Amino acid sequence: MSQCKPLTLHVPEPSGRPGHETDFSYLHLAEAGAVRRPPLEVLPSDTSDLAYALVRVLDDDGNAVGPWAADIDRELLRRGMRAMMKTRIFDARMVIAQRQKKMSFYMQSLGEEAIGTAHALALQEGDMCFPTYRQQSLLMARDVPLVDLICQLLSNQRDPMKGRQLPVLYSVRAAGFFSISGNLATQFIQAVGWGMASAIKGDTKIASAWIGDGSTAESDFHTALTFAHVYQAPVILNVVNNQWAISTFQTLAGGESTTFAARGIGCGIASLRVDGNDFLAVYAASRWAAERARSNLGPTLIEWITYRAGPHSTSDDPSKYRPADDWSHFPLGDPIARLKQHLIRIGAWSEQEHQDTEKELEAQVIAAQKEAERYGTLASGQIPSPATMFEDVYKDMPEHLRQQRRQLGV
Ligand SMILES: Cc1ncc(C[n+]2csc(CCOP(=O)(O)OP(=O)(O)O)c2C)c(N)n1
Repeated sequence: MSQCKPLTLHVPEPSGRPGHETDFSYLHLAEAGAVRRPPLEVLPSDTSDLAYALVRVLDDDGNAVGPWAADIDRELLRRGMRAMMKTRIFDARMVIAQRQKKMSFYMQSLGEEAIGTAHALALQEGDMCFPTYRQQSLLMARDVPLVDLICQLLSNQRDPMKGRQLPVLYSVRAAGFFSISGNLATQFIQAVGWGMASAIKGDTKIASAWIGDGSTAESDFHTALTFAHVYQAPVILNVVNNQWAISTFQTLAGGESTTFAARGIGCGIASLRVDGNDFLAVYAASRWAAERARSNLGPTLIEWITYRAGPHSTSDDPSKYRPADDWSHFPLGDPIARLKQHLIRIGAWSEQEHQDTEKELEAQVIAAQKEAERYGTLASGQIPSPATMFEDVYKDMPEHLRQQRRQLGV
């Protein structure tokens, strides 16, 4: 025994750090079109290979290839393009507004726009998404009024959340967008419960659960998988692997030498690993999972491979922990540039139309921002009345809250 070397712990480290380029070979990419598309009725255990592969449709030249390349309506692709562009323009404007101290905080989704956009377009009206704070693209694809969103960000007098929630923590029930909570992963298990309720009622609606790679380390992730499997809940379990959880590389959440999609296989859930920057792949995989759920074939877990191109939030400086130009080396590229290339190739878009759309959407966001600011910004101090902060804690306000409200003199 004395011959044994002392034990050591393994602490995963990213290959790239500031001033040192990332080696992205750990992603184990597949060629576009190379991964099979199984029938909807596939057994979960028969998707094991897919949990380690990478479903891709768009090749480097913008062609749609392979078994996942569906015949997608051009108008739908163009809608997706606009929704992605709107998401990016909106994000950029809101980051500036935060810098101007009009709002206290913001989180952008730069580089991840295809995932929520294509997914939302693959779902049906009435399906419910349980998002994280980085799925604003779901809202953009569902054409939620920008003024409402900006009022929430400004916590002003027209904020639908009445100034009670941190900016970005939207709630838009009518658009199938469940209230965002700051507590990571809680929504993942709630989505499964919502799907179960739909099945118990004999409804036809399905749930879509969202989580980041870092948050899969939370226990709610595992609980969600167990419940989804046991009851064959009609739910899509989306894991957005953008490689980072604030300053923590995805290997520290358990992504080293395995995949997050592989977690599903162990729990008896059909699982896919998909190029999240490939609009067509996101749409096809989302449709596949949605059809499985709606046909009572059970849950599907999808790991979307993407890259968090921007800072974690306006409170974060990624240059402290990763190479500044990391995104430009990310092998799956930019989702907007990739769909643009495809659309131009099939004659459904042009450089001119791209520029015109950019201008039009920019004007739309600016107009919405101007209107929202009429109801107040953080800087102007027009906020909801403090009296409203005691409301909605309970359905009816109990005596002790009335008393506290009187004490405040409002
Ligand atoms: C329960 C809980 N723990 C920690 C935090 C602080 N926190 C907020 S975001 C975040 C990182 C989440 O990373 P990931 O799930 O990968 O999502 P991403 O931000 O990359 O989209 C952490 C640790 C929190 N909000 N809730």
